[in-house]
Amino acid sequence: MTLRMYDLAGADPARRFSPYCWRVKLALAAKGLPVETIPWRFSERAAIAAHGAEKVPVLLDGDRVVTESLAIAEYLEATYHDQPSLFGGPGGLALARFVNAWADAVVNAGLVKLVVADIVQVLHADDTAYFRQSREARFGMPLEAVQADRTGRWKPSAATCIRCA
Ligand SMILES: N[C@@H](CCC(=O)N[C@@H](CS)C(=O)NCC(=O)O)C(=O)O
Repeated sequence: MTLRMYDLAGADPARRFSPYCWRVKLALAAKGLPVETIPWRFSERAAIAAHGAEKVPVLLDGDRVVTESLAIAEYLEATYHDQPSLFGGPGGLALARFVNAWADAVVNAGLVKLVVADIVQVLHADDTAYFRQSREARFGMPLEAVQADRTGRWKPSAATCIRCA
């Protein structure tokens, strides 16, 4: 049975830019499992709503529907246990859950503020109004203002960059 996955795409269907979908593709690659990705846009809500989902990634494995990137990784680990392990046991799983929570709260939360207005430029025209409206409501300001001072924010300090030491 071919694994299939809804994967966020821009105007160019080859531009897949969701870090959450990247996680699942990395997990599938690590397990050596082929996947057929289905390019999905924000305006195509009905396609994933039909599977009971509101966000991507959505993994389809026969009749099974799995959502949430970490839950998908855990599903793959439990279901395809003959393939290489993603976590290497309970300790690795606990570490993965910690890193996942940290990446959501720190990495992605910081990263999105550096690129959110740029994302608009690569979206399909059907997606731009929704994306702008929903993200401006989230940040409480225009997207250009969110990333306005980004060059002053991304520089690593000497303390965090070992190559500068
Ligand atoms: N916690 C979820 C987050 C998934 C998520 O936020 N997906 C975004 C794309 S990167 C999405 O589908 N958003 C739909 C929307 O904003 O309407 C996971 O780890 O899978």
